Amino acid sequence: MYRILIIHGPNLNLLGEREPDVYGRLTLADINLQVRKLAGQLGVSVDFYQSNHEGAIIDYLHDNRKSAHGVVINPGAYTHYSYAIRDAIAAIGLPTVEVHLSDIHAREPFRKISVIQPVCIGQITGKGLHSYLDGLRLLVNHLSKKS
Ligand code: CA2
Repeated sequence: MYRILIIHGPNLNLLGEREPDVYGRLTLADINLQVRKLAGQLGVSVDFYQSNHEGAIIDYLHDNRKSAHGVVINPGAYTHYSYAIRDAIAAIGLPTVEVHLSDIHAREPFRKISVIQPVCIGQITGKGLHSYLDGLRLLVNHLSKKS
């Protein structure tokens, strides 16, 4: 069975508390529940991780590189400038999908740039919870085609 890492970056632990017009009303626990439900339907296992720290996200990727088959990551604001997370994704060599709740291409200019996208098999933005669900579907589809 494929093991997928679902990684949430900085500030996403506070989802649902503020800015519902941008990020929706769901909490991170709500999102994880729906992702787990879809994972069950797709027949894959998911492990969730959230951190507000760049190095902790990198350590999590390194520590799981041999036991996981793919990654769905919302890198939060690290999306726009973390070459270290980008290098970690490239270094572990697992297929990775970048997801965002909001449409980063329709917001402030600094959010339009993703330094993570070039090392990912896809980027899904602006669909709220459905960015994560579509990201998981895309990844599982990619993995099934490889085997
Ligand atoms: O749209 C996304 O998913 C983002 O990755 C969210 C990040 C933002 O820096 C990226 O540009 C786009 C920020 C998440 C902030 O989360 C909040 C949680 C509660 C209240 C306010 C913001």
